[in-house]
Parts: sequence; C-alpha cells; structure tokens
Amino acid sequence: MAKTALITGITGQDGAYLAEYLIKKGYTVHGIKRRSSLLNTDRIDHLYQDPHIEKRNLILHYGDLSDSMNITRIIQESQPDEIYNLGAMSHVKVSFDVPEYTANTDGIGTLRILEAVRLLGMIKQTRIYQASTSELYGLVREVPQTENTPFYPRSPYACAKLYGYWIIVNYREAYGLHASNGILFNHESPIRGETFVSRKITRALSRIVLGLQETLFMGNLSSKRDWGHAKDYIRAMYLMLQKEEPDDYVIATGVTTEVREFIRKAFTSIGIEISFSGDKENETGSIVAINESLFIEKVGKVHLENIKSRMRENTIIIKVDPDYYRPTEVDLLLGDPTKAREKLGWIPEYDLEALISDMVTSDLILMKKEHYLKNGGYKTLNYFE
Ligand code: NDP
Ligand code: GDR
Repeated sequence: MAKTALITGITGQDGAYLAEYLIKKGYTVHGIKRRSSLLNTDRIDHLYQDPHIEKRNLILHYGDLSDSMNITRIIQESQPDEIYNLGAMSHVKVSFDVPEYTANTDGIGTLRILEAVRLLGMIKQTRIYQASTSELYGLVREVPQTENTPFYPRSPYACAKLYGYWIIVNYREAYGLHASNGILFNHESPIRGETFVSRKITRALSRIVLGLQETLFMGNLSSKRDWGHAKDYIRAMYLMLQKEEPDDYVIATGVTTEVREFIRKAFTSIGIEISFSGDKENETGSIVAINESLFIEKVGKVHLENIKSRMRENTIIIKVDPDYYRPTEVDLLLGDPTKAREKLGWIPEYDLEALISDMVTSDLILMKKEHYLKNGGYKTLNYFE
C-alpha cells in the first residue's frame, strides 16, 4: 500500500526536498502552506499539480501551526502514516525579535500536532518526525556533540525547539507514540533561505563578481558550524521513520568550519583569493589574487575585467556590520553522527566543497539572469535584508 505523509513547512528548504523525495518513493504527500499575500510556493512549483487532476500525489492545505483546530482538521482529513513537522520560524537572529511567535510556532506548534494525533485516536497509526536542531547545544558542554550531550539553548528559537524536543520524548514515553527527534546540524542548498549565512554569501559572491553589488556585510565571522547538504539530511528524516523503534539521532558531517573560511572557500571555488585583515567589527576582506582560467571557466571572460579592477583598486568587498551580531551567540557546533551511521545506515554524499560548488553554481545562474535584465534596462530588486 502506498503511504501517505503530511509535511508541515513544505514550502521551506527541507520541506521541498522531502516532498520530492517521498513522491519519488510513491507516497501521497500532503503539505501545509501558510496564507500569504504573495505566492510562497516557488520551491515546490515543479511538484505542484492542478487540483482538478483526479489522482494527485501532492495535496496542499492552507494552515498554520499556531491554529490547533486547523492542524487537527488537516490531520483528520489527510490520515497520514507519517508526519514530518518541519514548519517553524527558523531564523535564530529573528527569533530575538519575535520570541513569543517563535515559542508558539516552534514549541507549542509541536504539541498541537501531538495532541491532534492523540485526540484523533491515531497513536498507533501515525509516526512523527520532529525537526530538532543542533542549536539546542548552544553554549556547548562538550565537543563533538552527541545524542547524550546536555542542551544549553542560547536563543528564543532554541528555547522553543527545546520544548519541541522534550514534548516529543514525553509523548513517546507516555503514549507509546512512534515519535523521533532528528537533531540536525546546519544544512544548506541552492534553495536555502536567502538570509541564512551560507546563501547570503553565495548570493553576494555572485552579485559582486557580476558587478551587481559592491560589498557583503557580515556578522560574526568567527563562529563555527558543521555544514551539510539538505538533500542528504532529508534522507535521514525518512530513515528515522522507517525504523521499528522511534529514537533521537544527531545528523551532521563531523566537520566544523568558520564562517570566515566558508567565505574564503566560496570565492576560491571560482578562482578568487580573499584575504582578511583587522579585528572584530573592523575586520575586512579584499581580493588578493585571481586564478584567471578558473574564473573564466566558472564565471565567464566578460566578467574578468570587473573583478580585476576591484583587485587593482584594492577595494574592500567584505565588511562587518555589528547589527548582524546576536545578543547571545553559538560559537561552535560539531556533530558526531556515529549513531545515525550505525543504526540508520546514513552516510552523507556531499562534503563542504561539493555543497559550496552546488550553491555557487546555482546562484551564478540566478544572478546572471538579473545581470541580463539590468543590462536590458529592466528593474531588478535590491534584496534588502
Ligand atoms: P525554512 O525556514 O526554509 O522553512 C520553514 C517552513 O516553515 C516554511 O515552509 C514556512 O512557511 C513554515 N512556517 C513558518 N512558520 C509557520 C507557521 N506558523 N505555521 C506553519 N508553517 C510555518 O526552514 P528549513 O527548511 O531550513 O528547516 C526545516 C525545519 O528544520 C525547521 O523547523 C528548522 O527550524 C529545522 N532545522 C533546520 C536546520 C537547517 O540547517 N536548515 C537545522 C536544524 C533544524 P513559509 O514558506 O510560508 O515561510
Ligand atoms: P544558524 O544559521 O543560526 O546556525 O541557524 P545562520 O546561517 O543564520 O548563521 C550561522 C552562523 O553565521 C553567523 N553569521 C551570520 N548569520 C547570518 N544569518 N547572517 C550574517 O550576516 C552572518 N554573519 C555571521 C551567525 O552569527 C551564526 O553563528 C540555522 C537555522 O537553519 C536554524 O533553523 C537551525 O536550527 C540551525 O541552523 C541548525
């Protein structure tokens, strides 16, 4: 029998990849999309099916994790074998601005799903995946972090996710629900939200080399993250729900890298060497060398003169803006994915270089389109953050 899955957060990065993955496996996928004045379904556009088609394998419902009746109705209507709770206000810095909303969506939203499943008598029928996070480790108690490392959340986002984590464990223990936490470390992709650091860097890099942007303003360059590719990480979510027993798993690559180094690697991937100098908010980055043949291969000969002139003029292309600092920062994350490897057979296919290459290639294509429009006299967006 083909299975049915319900994905909250289907319009986000992970939701889009997971929906595609499950549909390929023969699932019927239901997804919750928020009502917005603008269309927000770009990431699943290629999966969308006209509601008039008789047998659809992607069905979208309007909904919101802050609305328990709506959540209960959607679960009742879709009768899912598996629920993937990916919906969240997922930006750590923004959670300091909207802490109550974050708690409601990311914390109580998880409870709403659990209670709906319980009240509808679906405890034995439905398995649940909870999008837990390495942010739970916050001010880390040990390195690397495992499933047994104590939590020390450092943002309203992480505090809300802490509640989500424990309420999943509690419903598992109290009611025998098949509910698992994936403690996922940072994972990125070409469809990562534009204001997360990886995508901010690959987009700005593309705009800078094409002459569409002068400077990239950054926050804390010294924090370290364990970055993987979202395509690998959504496989782990699926694998967790296929296990006989529910459990909690760290999903990570086991390699940690400074934000500063991510920037360097991204530029190196297209033949540009960046050097940083100065300290704290006075730190800056400039171009010190260009591998012309690599640049021509990756970006194109027509753009070479622009970048050479920026190097000749010794212009600063990376600056720090303390507005991007967080009131409390998570300095170092490094996950140990041994349990996932041994129990789920999960092994990531992408390393950091492959991830960066995928993102840079995709953003260069996107920004070349912008460049073309601009040169043709058409209006292009400024992308204010
Ligand atoms: P995104 O921010 O890309 O997607 C979040 C999704 O949640 C979007 O579909 C968004 O809808 C939806 N959403 C936001 N608020 C609500 C709400 N009130 N009700 C219903 N849906 C809502 O996140 P990712 O795909 O990167 O992450 C997926 C999940 O995994 C999140 O819970 C995140 O916190 C968690 N996580 C992510 C990691 C990462 O590195 N990517 C690592 C660890 C955990 P809309 O499109 O309308 O905004
Ligand atoms: P994070 O991801 O907070 O780890 O949460 P993000 O990419 O936002 O930040 C990573 C690190 O980079 C530093 N940084 C900046 N970050 C942003 N966004 N913008 C900047 O300009 C900038 N400059 C430096 C940050 O301070 C931080 O140290 C992500 C989200 O997907 C969460 O939902 C998820 O739970 C965790 O990853 C695991």
